[in-house]
Amino acid sequence: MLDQIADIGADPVRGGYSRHVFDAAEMNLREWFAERATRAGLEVETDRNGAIWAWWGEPGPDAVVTGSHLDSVPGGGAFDGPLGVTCALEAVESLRGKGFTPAKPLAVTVFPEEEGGRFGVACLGSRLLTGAVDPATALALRDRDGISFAEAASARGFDPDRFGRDDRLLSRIGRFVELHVEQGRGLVDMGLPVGVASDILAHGRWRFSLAGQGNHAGTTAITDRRDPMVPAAAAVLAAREVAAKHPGARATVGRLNPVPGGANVIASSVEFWLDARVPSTLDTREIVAEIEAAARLAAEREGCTLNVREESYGDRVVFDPELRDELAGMLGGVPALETGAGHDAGILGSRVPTGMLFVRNPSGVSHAPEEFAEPEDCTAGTEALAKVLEQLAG
Ligand code: HGY
Ligand code: MN
Ligand code: MN
Repeated sequence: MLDQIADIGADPVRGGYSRHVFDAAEMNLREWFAERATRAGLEVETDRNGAIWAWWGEPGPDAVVTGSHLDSVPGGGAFDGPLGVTCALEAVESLRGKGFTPAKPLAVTVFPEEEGGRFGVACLGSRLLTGAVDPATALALRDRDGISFAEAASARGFDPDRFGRDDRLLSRIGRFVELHVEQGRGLVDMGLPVGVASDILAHGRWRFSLAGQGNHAGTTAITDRRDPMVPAAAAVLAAREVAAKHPGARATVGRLNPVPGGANVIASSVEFWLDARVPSTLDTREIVAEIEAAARLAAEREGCTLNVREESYGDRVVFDPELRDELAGMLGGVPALETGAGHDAGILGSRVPTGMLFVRNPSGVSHAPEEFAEPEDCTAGTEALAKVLEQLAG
């Protein structure tokens, strides 16, 4: 199945895949999924927030739900998201093939904009579904071209007025289990193909906007400059230094946009995003405040202004311990791993018991083309998921 979608959204410039909510590639993937799920005998519908649900059995309460996402980060790998979706479809096909009939409704779901690759806020679909983000805030988010989430959704035939918390749908989910490629080397070090998730680090994203004075790179004396790139650089270094001081903390600037962006132009403004994640012993906002203080000091020295806005924040997620142990037990006592990556299962965990299965990634790399899972480990993941679905829905 991954081979079938290998050409969709391949990014010739960045490498890897760029599949973003409501773009041509993502719409193509939605079609592919609907076709594959229908072929597997599932009833496909799209919910108010643009997530796809493929039902085995009448939609109803206490459903066992599995799935993941099909969007990617810019230039992302082939497995982050699609592995969970394809393993889910494969698991359903194999259960059907061996004559299993679920006693509870079972669904395979695809959540939109899990990465926040287009509109900046991760897990936007599951945040909308659970009410973790206010629909007005979500609909006003803009992509790099200034297109709002509302405009992008309308252009694809979704009704922005219907976006928002969906208690009826939530009340149907009994348990949610997401399979995902591991985004580190935990399973490699343990020599195991599959594990379960224990918890997710607290995670937030902050938008830093610096303004100075655009000017000529050749004629403006160094002493006359108000160059917002200088405090931006200070913030990048502060992010590294502050995170390094606090064991387990991570702080990253991976997206930075100088305006106007000319090689011979001092930028008039710079906008960048700080992604910060910390273990339970630390306070994410305190760490961000330290980085912000360094940026502010550098901005003042350069005669620039700084505005900081929190775009998203989520506390540490501890997956339902009962379900975690149940999943580990079904798979012969596999270990539980902590992760620094966010997932829709983490967002849904605030409303329903959720759990995750991880599949070994020999490269340990993720959010980059080198992300990988061996075919036999993908098969092991599918078999593990099929076993879980059979027991939970049987
Ligand atoms: O972890 C992330 O940045 C995303 O939610 N996968
Ligand atoms: Mn993912
Ligand atoms: Mn990801």
